[in-house]
Amino acid sequence: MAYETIFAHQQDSPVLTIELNRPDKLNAVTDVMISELKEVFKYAESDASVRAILLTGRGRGFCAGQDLNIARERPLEDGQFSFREHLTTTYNPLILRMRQLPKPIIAVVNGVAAGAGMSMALACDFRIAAESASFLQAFVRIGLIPDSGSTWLLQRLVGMTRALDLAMTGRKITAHEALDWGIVNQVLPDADLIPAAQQLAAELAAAPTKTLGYIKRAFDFASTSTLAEALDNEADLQEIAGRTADHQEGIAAFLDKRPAQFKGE
Ligand code: LHQ
Repeated sequence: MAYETIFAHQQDSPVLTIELNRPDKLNAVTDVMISELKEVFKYAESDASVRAILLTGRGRGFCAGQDLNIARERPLEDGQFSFREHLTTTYNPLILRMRQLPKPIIAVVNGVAAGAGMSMALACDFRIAAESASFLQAFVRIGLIPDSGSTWLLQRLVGMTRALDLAMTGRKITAHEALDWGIVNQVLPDADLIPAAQQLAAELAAAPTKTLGYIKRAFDFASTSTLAEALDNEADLQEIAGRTADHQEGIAAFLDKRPAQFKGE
């Protein structure tokens, strides 16, 4: 898979690795990068060989958010640049695609995750961070509000008190603070990050993939529903999960007292 701003590889494995590849700019996001991410996530969704996805950054950063050179290239005075149009055509569909992708996405946060770079990490299902990683809602530092899903995603992860603290101060927190606050699942010594991420991805890729997709869907649905609606949605999705080959395999393996061999079907 040849791209300009990302590097994507799978190599006969069920794990697709996506690396943001603008290391000199801490992987700051350009329109091309967003298009390429949308394309690679579309591939990840449609290709049955992909059963887990790793998202990381090359170099010392994870992602520094929007490439701010765009602000110089597109002065507001000329009336050509619309923040609304930019967001609704770039980040918003990307974040929705990530949340709606019925397979697990792991953010492997190797360094700083700022602005929309932090939003992208929040849109993943797991976040594992290197000890040297850090997180900041950088938006306010340049007079903007959190976007690309941060108002929704961050609040759900840490609650309103902490979300407003990060959003209004724009302060940088360490990987360990992010762990204390429940923003990340795990913090690892830098050298252990990639092997640990690959191990987690391999475990998830051996899980009943379709069911992981239904789990993701059920939790996102429940986060904005009533209990009654969540119960009803669980019943609908269980109806589907209960008819997968992997459910049959899970039952057979339990009764045979052997490890299950899920195929993602
Ligand atoms: C960068 C960037 C960057 C370009 C580092 N752009 N070059 C949506 C809709 C529309 C418009 C606006 O935005 C959005 C969503 C957003 O994401 S808004 C938030 C945008 N991001 C930021 O405001 C973060 C800006 N970056 C920083 O504050 C710092 O770079 C952080 C705290 C991330 C890292 O600091 P350091 O570790 O000290 O690194 P550095 O600042 O020295 O950066 C290294 C290089 O990367 C440097 O380039 P240079 O050529 O001088 O070596 C930076 O200019 C470049 N870089 N972020 N967002």
